[in-house]
Amino acid sequence: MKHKKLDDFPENFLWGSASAAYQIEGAWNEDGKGKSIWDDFAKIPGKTFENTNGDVAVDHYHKYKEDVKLMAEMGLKAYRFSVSWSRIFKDGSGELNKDGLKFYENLVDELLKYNIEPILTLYHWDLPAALQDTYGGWESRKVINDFKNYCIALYKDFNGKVKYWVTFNEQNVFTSLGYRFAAHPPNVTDIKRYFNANHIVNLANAAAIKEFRKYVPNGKIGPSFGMGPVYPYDCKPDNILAQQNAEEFFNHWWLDVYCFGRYPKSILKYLGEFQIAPDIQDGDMELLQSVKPDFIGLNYYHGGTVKACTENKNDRKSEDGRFIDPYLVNNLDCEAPESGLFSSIKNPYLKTTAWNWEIDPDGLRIAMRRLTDRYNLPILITENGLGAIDKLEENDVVNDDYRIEYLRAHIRACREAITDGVELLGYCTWSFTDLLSWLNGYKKRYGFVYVNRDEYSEKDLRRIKKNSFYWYKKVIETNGKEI
Ligand code: BGP
Repeated sequence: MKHKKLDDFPENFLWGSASAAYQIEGAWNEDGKGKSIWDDFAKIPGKTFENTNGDVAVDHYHKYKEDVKLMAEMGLKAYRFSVSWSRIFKDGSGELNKDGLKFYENLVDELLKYNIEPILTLYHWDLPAALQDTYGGWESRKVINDFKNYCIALYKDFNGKVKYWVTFNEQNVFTSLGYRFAAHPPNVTDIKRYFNANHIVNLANAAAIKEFRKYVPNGKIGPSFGMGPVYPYDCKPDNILAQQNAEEFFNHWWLDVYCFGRYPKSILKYLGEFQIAPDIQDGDMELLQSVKPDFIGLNYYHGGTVKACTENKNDRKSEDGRFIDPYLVNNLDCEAPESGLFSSIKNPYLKTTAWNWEIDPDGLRIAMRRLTDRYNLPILITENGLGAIDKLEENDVVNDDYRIEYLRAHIRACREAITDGVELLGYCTWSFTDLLSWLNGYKKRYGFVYVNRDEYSEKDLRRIKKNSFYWYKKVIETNGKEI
């Protein structure tokens, strides 16, 4: 679509930035906080880059005032953060830990003081370890009730102060990496267990939204989905079919449940052939159908390209011989269900980051168009950004022009999507300050604010504004007119 003139960003557009508790807070055992599954997992040797963990992270727990002040200086309109469940309920349920809750109350008050809209994520991957240990976490239906009660505690406390809520962050990522590929906790490689745990998360998501309507009637809630739109390699019909399979397998498998309360028929039937379809019990589908999110949270980094299944693994490698991210399925053997659905291949038109992630701003527009066509809901971009190796130069300069270039192109894609007719509520970059990457330590940085620490030393944890800080400030000031 070529427009004669691009629409402006809406008046109250939420120019924001995002983070997650485990990646920034530190203070992992302070003020009555219980352990999370990440506190355990990151300490298994070899699981994370240079064995980094979030014990200290960037110490946001103690430095939140300084961080929020920097947000205010930048003019940020919204800040997305997550609550760590085991700060609120040490063991996941039972007695509420007032001291843990106090931290988030202070954070929200600090944000509101500067007119920064808080966007609260209920679950960004750090399940209380006690729930994993006592009943197997997301593999037990008991977790639905515990999650619901945890959410209600927050709904009650923040009703009237927090308008935007995110239920689950990237359910597709934490379930597959946690239960299928053992790259996240709980360190499992079992595809049947993966689909079952994922189904239980769906039920918990629906239960949380149901309660939300009672406690926060004027709020807005939705999941944040990690969406990669899938492209067909070319117009060969079996490649088109492969694209359809992959789009359903990677995206509709979650989004249709959130928005329509049903699984895509073909994929559900296909998983049945492998005896790995989720265990759906009486009443489950009714619960899923009884709720609908108010918006779709979109985390966008890149999409993927597929063709009909190929045995030639070299098709699936980039020039440097590495397999194509995003989908670890490239390495799977022919027993995997994907092997009958599609093969992920490299896209010859796209450049990649140092971590081999494709850079594709058009993909963001395409994702938003597809979401709008299929689900007709407002969209809130809850994550988008460039992970790069930043260099701290003399006189505290970080020249991250590559990040500016990346964000500029993606913001332009947002404006084009708005002009296409997409209802876009806001755009949150990942991330505001540098933070701990789950698997890549501090080597892979995303922030507008450099944090002076690395994998080997906490140094002084000094906050240093990068070039992109000043650039985004201007973007916000001009409401996206000057990018
Ligand atoms: C998303 C997660 C974020 C963040 C981001 C960047 O999937 O929701 O928490 O980690 O990816 O990831 P990485 O640090 O692996 O580059």
